[in-house]
Amino acid sequence: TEIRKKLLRMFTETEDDFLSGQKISEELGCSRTAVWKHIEDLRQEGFELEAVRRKGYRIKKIPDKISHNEITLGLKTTSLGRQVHFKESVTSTQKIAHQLAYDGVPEGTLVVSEEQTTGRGRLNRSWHSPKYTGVWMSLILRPNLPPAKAPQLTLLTAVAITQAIEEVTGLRPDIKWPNDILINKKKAVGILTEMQAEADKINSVIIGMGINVNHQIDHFPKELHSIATSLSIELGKTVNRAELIQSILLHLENLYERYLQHGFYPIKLLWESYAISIGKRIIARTITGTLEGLAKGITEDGILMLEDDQNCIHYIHSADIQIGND
Ligand code: BTX
Repeated sequence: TEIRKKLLRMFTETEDDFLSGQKISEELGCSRTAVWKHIEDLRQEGFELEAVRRKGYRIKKIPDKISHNEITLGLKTTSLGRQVHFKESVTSTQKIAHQLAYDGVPEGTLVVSEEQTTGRGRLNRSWHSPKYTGVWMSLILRPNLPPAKAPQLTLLTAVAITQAIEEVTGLRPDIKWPNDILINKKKAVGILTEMQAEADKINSVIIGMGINVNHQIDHFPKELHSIATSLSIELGKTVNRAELIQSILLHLENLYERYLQHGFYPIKLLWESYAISIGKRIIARTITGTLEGLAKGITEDGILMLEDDQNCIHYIHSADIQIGND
């Protein structure tokens, strides 16, 4: 698989150009026959390749899949997504990522699947994850931070996914605090941040991302019809999932580096520029009760500030938000 990764990197770097068999065999340190064998393997896996005498090989079409190959070909990050654990079907990518994190895999390891049979949301709610339609993935980070900072990574991830959706589709998503991304007021993305930590130190953060990409309305169960949407429904055409994943990883890597260097403030500014719930009347349902009032903004730590009708400010760490006259 190391050879495969190198080969896909070479194709990534030559972009639309041909890669000669000679060059491949030199860089991979294997015979021309072995090169041909690797190219045949890619064909078997659904890649369309063109071979031209004296010029070499060129990839014409990448299959609409999201296994290692498709994610690696074209990936521009240095650490995020450089290790990919792909399985056709899983219970939940979160569950697998937790085990891998516990086993000590490096930061940036990504778990992806075509289908989740028991995808999870917050508070043990379920996340509907049908086959071949969405992006269901969990990313392992190992920031050197106290556990109280982990929620900031949810907001950071929401910004990265929003930027990636804008870049790949041209759609204009909104973020609803803390973890929903909406398009035309319907939920297209959910984010679930979990961690393994000691009292004062994070061991790993596992960021689960669920993105409805190529769903048509009948892919959703009835109860989600009025609240959920997909990129394809909003755009009117299908979206390349591997490209979306690569874009998310690159935006995440940039924001994460900035965050580790400069703290949450620059991320907060970006987050606010995408947030729809701020400055509006909201209803916040928390585990301890329901609050109603004006969403004033978020604190330096990413906590939501709600001003009730007695002008009293409440700090909300976790809740479901309903926007006033929705
Ligand atoms: P949440 O608790 O904010 O949202 C869950 C709620 O959203 C559900 O109760 C349901 O009403 C609604 N819902 C369920 N499925 C969908 C869907 N496909 N589209 C829109 N709305 C839906 C959000 O939790 C966090 C979701 C994280 C999902 C990722 S997928 C990869 C990773 N693995 C895993 O098991 N979870 C994460």
